[in-house]
Amino acid sequence: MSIEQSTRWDALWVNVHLATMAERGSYGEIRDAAIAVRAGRIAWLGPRAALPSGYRSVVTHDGDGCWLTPGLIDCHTHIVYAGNRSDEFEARLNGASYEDIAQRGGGIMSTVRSTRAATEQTLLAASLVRVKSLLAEGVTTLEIKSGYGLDLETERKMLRVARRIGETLPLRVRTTFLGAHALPPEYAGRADDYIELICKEMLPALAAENLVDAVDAFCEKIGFSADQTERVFRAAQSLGLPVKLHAEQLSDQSGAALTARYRGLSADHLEYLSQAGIDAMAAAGTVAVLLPGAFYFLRETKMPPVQALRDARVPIAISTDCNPGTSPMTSLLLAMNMACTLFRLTPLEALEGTTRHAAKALGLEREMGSLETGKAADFALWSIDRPVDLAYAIGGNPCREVVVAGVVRDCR
Ligand code: DI6
Ligand code: FE
Repeated sequence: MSIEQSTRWDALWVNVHLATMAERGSYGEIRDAAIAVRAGRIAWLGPRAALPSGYRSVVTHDGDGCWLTPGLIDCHTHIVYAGNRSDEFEARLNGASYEDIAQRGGGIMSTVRSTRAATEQTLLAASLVRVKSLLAEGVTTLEIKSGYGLDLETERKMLRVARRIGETLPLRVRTTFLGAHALPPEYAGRADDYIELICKEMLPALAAENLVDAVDAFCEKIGFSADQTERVFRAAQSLGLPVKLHAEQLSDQSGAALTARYRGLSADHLEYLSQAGIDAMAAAGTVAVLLPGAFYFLRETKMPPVQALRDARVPIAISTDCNPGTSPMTSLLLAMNMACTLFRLTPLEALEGTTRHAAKALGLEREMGSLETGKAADFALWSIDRPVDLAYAIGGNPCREVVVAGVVRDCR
């Protein structure tokens, strides 16, 4: 490409400070910077004083001294569901136990019932309200799991809604099939038969409809065993789909090591992760996704092994885990703050956790997660004094502008 061509841009932002996040362990700060976009990608960035002479841009935006970061990525959510479980929250605070609630048909099955009963349109409308809260805070890519259907028809409905969210809003959506989230009542006492249904019917059908970007499971005493999880992973592998796992949330099932054996994208939660699990993840390049919202809401006390993950150079991502039972949370900035206060991440690690490492958790690290030429022009502008402020504040929203594929999205 000639210099002449390469300096014709669709849009240019000046009067911004960049946190490029291009190298691990640094904000990659460039003060008084400029960033240019062409055909939806970053075409140039650097100090404003270094702008090439003779550049031309269709539009030039004045960033008004804002900080500009990569668009945030929420890499683990169950944001598509119907109903909510505030009644259980209240019942528990009035003394009811989990067992009482389960006996009354509550818990995850209550969300399954509501989600099965909802029309696709109702489910979409309810989910969009939550998604919009994330968007307002600079989220440009969102992972959405199924798992409140537990039958083919409802899992399909959830994944179709997830795809429609990405078509309705200026947002990139990655879908994850989580059929192995809980045992549906129709299969009580027959977990292996349900796993068979997932592997032989549900997953192949949904994958053929292009509704599945990755496959997840809940590997836990109250979920599915490591053997059952591995059957799901094999089915995913045979369809060429990447895997990830809800692992070591409530007990150590060696789920992270299993995920690493299948070159999984991420292992998520990880409060009970062992050193063997950490070593396996490090060797496989599997990302550790920490979910402080669920830790907080469940009043969990067992900390994920953050220092050991750091020592092993396992990339750490942070996500909301937005779901009605254990993390009714629609603020990724709050998740970053909680990652610092509860898990002792540094503010830099928290921002890496919602940008470059979250991109890797979705297998999208070559496309997004940092500001580098050639990557998608997804970014957020913030009215803050320094990047640390994103993890520092509790409440409030300093997001001023969001850009997806080079196009400004109105986020207010
Ligand atoms: N782990 C969780 O924390 C959520 N799912 C999972 O596998 C809980 C989902 C719910 O209670 O609705
Ligand atoms: Fe989850």
